[in-house]
Amino acid sequence: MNSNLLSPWNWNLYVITDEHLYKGRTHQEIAEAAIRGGAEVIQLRDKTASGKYLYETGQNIRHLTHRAEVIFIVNDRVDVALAVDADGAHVGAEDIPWKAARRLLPSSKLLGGSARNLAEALEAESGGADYVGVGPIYEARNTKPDAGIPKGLELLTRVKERLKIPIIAIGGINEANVAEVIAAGADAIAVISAIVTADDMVDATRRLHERILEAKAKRT
Ligand code: TZP
Ligand code: MG
Repeated sequence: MNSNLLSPWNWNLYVITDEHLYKGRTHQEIAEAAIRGGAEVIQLRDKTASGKYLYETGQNIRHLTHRAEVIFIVNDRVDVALAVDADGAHVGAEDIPWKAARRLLPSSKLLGGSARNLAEALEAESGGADYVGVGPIYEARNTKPDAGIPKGLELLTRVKERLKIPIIAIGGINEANVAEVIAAGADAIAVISAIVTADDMVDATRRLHERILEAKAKRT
């Protein structure tokens, strides 16, 4: 493992898999492409799959991410994250509470939180989250039907001012708007459709990663 990447402060691009968005693209194919394109983190996210399917897919992605020395996170399911020896689990305010997830995960594993407002972000941090995903920044209802109205960059800036842990912006982020999201204070960017629906997923990952690095260089 590239031990640098165990710190979310060193992440730039966090790619979340989705098998329902683009017919025929599997979690594994998306993960493979995102790894080749330079993403530092892969999250397995599937709201409808069985535990068995998640476990088997998670094992496959664990092998790929181990080989590539990339971080692997499982969404919602702390049990699956532990069973496949992922690097961590990611839970939101409607999942098991952050404190409970933190108790289940050894300290060597990462806990990610999702927040739709400042109160949830503060709760995730005090519950032991190592990073918090904040959004939706822009429109994201195609990928997350219950995402709610976009929060814009204001939420990002407000959360960044108050939290000590790294902030990952999510929701409708793409090559065209990523620079302003980084400029507003995001430490890393999480995306689904910008990669999963791209004609060439590897190239889309490379380009988005490059834009993030360029925007970070301008900030410092
Ligand atoms: N949480 C907030 S918005 C969102 C999630 C999982 C969906 C992000 O998908 P996209 O396609 O990058 O907008
Ligand atoms: Mg969740």
